[in-house]
Amino acid sequence: MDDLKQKYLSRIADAADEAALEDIRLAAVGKKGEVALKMRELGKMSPEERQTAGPALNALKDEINSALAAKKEALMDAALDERLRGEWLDVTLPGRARPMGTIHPISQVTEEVTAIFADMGFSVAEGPQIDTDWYNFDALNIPGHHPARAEMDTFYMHRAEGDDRPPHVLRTHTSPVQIRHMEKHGAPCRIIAPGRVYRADYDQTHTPMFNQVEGLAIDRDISMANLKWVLEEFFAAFFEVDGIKTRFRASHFPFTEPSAEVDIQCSWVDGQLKIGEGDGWLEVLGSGMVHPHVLRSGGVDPEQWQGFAFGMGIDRIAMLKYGIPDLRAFFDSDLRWLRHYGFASLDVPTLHGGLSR
Ligand code: 2NL
Repeated sequence: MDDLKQKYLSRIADAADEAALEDIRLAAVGKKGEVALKMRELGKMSPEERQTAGPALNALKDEINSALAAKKEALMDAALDERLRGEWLDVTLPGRARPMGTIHPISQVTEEVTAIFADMGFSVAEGPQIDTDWYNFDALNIPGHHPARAEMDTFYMHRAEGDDRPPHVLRTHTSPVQIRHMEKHGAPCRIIAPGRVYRADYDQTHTPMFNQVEGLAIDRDISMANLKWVLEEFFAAFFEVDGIKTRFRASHFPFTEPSAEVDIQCSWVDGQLKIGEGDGWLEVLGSGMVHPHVLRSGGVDPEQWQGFAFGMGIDRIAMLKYGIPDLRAFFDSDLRWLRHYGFASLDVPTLHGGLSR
């Protein structure tokens, strides 16, 4: 019995894996294993012999079983250790350098503009890019025969055969968004409406799709003075020059009365454009007091309320701020251009963090 014990305990100790251990188990304490065979011999023994051999065999069986269990545990631990060694990962390693996308200058500038106006209490309004000609023209005091409809080189959408309703248009400005906002929320209001607009025009300085931001502030006693302050605050923050001068020139838009085109101060030194210094002027924006007809279109009573509005090209101010020479490159999807003029994706513009680090 001692031989049996020594044989199996040493085999168990040497077992390389769980399969080997199972073979040993069957050979030792399985139904047809050596210990079972020995137990069968008990029947042929004398009662005295059986008295000592029986408990000894049971003890042997127990001892082998617990050695098997302990070895099985040890093998499983070893297997786990092996796996952990194989799958080990250093989470402190720096990330791999890989090609990363950038934020398009139009998106960046839209965020910058939004941050600046948000700081002055303006929220962002959005609306459809395809709209009815009522929202795009009539509501803005641009009647059917008005030359502005032709001037704006509108893209008209086709109606189905036999459908005589006026066609939808691709919005030529974001003003329809502001009309919808007035209808829904009434006065007072302070919003900007940034977004894509469309005009059938393509040359050095025009693309058929471009980006615009309009602003609208309505209250009981809003005036051109408020407009001037808001715009000067905006230009100072956007171009990062304190005390930038503006010049308001009388103009005409159907949707505002009076109307003004706004220039910002600039200089040309050695062919270099500098904004916010010198005695040159650069036109950047159209603005005015909202025409009473337009307020009424939005369901706002012009006897009770008045407001200012403005519109400017995002693409244009992006070019001025970041020295981008060619408008059309904005929409070419040229990866080299995008990497050069793009912005780091986690560098979100905020007033406290710096707009354009
Ligand atoms: C320009 C001129 C302008 C507006 C846009 C506006 C909107 C409403 C009512 C009144 Cl809802 N006006 N927008 C006003 C003046 C000028 O844009 O040259 N944009 C690039």
